[in-house]
Amino acid sequence: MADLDIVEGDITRLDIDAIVNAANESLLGGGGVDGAIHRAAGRELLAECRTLGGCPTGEARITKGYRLKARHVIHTVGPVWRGGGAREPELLACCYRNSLALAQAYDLKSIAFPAISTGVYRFPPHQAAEIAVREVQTQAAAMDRVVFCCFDRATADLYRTLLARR
Ligand code: AR6
Repeated sequence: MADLDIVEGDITRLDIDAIVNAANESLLGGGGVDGAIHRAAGRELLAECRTLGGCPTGEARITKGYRLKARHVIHTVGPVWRGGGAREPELLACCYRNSLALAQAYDLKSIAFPAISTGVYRFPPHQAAEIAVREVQTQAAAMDRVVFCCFDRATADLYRTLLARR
């Protein structure tokens, strides 16, 4: 089983095999963590993303990391929260599962996730963290290290509480 770590701060700074991007279906950039990753990686990332032809919600795609310390970016598209009755929990779980499957297919050993869908897409942070921890605990058998990268203290505290319960 992988080591599970919580890091508070900017995911673009991490020296790790892959960082996960909370993208949108176009894969052509946006705000939040997506904007930060594209700014830090440089224009070459956008050029590679243009070749991918987008990504449906719940799926994942991999690119190089370009100017990032991270060797790869795994782009996944979280669900927009619409009240919980539109398969949002299942789709968010798919984001974690498909990102981990892609990382393991590329033989990557370490990966960092942001709190997918909990920003502009308004997924309730506690429920999102429960899904993230559950999927990582069951789907990361071939990884050495999985990081939950939290942009603020409140998010990090959610993960601390959940991991302490293990
Ligand atoms: N490092 C780590 N986490 C971050 C960073 C960062 N540099 N910046 C923000 N976060 P969001 P979503 C946290 O809105 O809800 C984009 O426009 C943030 O505090 O980035 O999945 C895309 O193009 C929050 O906890 O992603 C899509 O259109 C988490 O990352 C849309 O937003 C996710 O917030 C995706 O929305």
